[in-house]
Amino acid sequence: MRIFFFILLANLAWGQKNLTTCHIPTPSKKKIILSTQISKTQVGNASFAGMKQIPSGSFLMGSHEKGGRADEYPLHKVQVSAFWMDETEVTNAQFAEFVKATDYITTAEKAIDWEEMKKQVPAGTPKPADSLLAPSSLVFVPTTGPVNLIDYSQWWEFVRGADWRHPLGPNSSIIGKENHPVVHISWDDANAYAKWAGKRLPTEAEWEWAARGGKGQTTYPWGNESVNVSPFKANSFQGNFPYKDEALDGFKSTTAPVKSFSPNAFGLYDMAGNVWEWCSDWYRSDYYSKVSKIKSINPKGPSTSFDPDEPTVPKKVVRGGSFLCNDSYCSSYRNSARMKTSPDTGLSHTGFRCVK
Ligand SMILES: [Ca+2]
Repeated sequence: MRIFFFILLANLAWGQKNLTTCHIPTPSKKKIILSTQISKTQVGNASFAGMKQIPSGSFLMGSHEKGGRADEYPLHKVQVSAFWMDETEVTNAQFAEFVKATDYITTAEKAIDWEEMKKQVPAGTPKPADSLLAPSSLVFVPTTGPVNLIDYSQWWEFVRGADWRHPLGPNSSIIGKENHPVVHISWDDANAYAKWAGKRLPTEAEWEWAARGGKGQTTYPWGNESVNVSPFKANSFQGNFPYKDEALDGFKSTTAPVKSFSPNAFGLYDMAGNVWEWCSDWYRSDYYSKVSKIKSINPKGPSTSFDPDEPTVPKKVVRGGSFLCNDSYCSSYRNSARMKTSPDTGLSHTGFRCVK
């Protein structure tokens, strides 16, 4: 039994069966933290190359329309200072430079630490076989037909040997995909890269302000036109999730090279779709309600995490949706859509970009 199903069954044992969208948690992957701390001497010189200056401003953060998920409400006023943001998601080529310079080992390339993992599963859960704790990461595998969308184990597989160099497993590679966003990146990996590059991960407020591109209350980074109307504006999933991706946007259930679609008004590419992007904030489902009465200035999110779907697992915020988002299932290419993932978890649809 793969470790993924092991954890999924543990979740179900907790009674966490109310899983309705790709907002659902994915199993966390506690790893041994090895000697991959980035020393000060390895930190790269900060550069504004490939970045766009995002102006300061105030906006209403959250969903202004019906149909958002509960954690997108209420709307609340936020002010952010000007900052710089990568115009694209961090690519395989860029991440390779980081690894070459630092010998960094990503979370997916390390064995799972059972001592850490067992803190997140029911007491008394037996230790899985060592083979199941080997380096691995979560890979999307389409189903052969319609499935119950509550059960995400049907399209996510823990694949041994899957990592940023091998997005689909040991027999895959990133040759020819140098300009694609890097994937299988945990929050820890993204944070390490950002420090090396002299940058940081965006706050959730910065991310949403940047995605909106100064357009105010629109649904998507480009405005309000449906994501499914040609010409396509993002790499998402057309058809019947999770088994029939019609790929009308040209990319079938995989990443697209960065800059494959038009940028938003701030000059930022792929703020919707392609890969999920890590933010610096902890996730709390009730965070917006706690700050709705005040005007938040450069908010950095809550000090602690709480996800009612998995109360024992701290989560960081991810934003923007991915190539798997579809109106029938996820629709997280919306500006206000939020998701949460354990910081030690990488997936085949999760990457990041940096700010400074
Ligand atoms: Ca697509």
